[in-house]
Amino acid sequence: MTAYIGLGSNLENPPEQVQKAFQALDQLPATECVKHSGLFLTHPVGPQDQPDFINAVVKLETGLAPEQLLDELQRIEQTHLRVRKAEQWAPRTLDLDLLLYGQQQIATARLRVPHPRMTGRAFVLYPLAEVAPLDLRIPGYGTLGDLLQRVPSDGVQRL
Ligand code: A4P
Ligand code: MG
Repeated sequence: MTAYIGLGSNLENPPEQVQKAFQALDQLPATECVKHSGLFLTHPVGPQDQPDFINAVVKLETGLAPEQLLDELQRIEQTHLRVRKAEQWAPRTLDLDLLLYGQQQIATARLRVPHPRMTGRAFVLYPLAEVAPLDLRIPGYGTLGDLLQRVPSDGVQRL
């Protein structure tokens, strides 16, 4: 199955976090990284009192089921890339979102696909457009090309 993963980091050397995540994704069982986007420097969406993000998207071919893939994404986030501070959990250095899994629509307690917040977010759509065709269907939302026309590229800079 073709799956698309969104990567985001804004702590602890974000470009390196994202490069390492590309490798970790390529090493998942029954999975191959077909293509990854370039790195994008993006202004934070939501709370503004935080550093800019590095965002990217990876296209995978995987034999893992959606929930297995989510388990693996969370394992990569937790065991490799979360930094533990003495007093508390530090903010996450890496966020891995399962954006799309083939043309499936999934709504379980722990997994919603397509990722519900991807459709209005330039920091997801512009990197996605580097690894997927504009006629890619986002089930329930139209094509990637349609969504891109509605979302300005402000605050998103290709490095
Ligand atoms: N979950 C459900 N569906 C999915 C899915 N498709 N992929 C559940 C991944 N996880 C999914 O995720 C919380 C729970 O969502 C998981 O336990 C999983 O079961 P999380 O990654 O622990 O929490 P989070 O990332 O803090 O929350 P969320 O809602 O993913 O955050 P957002 O909405 O993604 O916002 N600005 C820029 N420029 N770039 C960014 O990358 N990211 C955020 C995070 C805000 N602003 C940003 C960026
Ligand atoms: Mg997340």
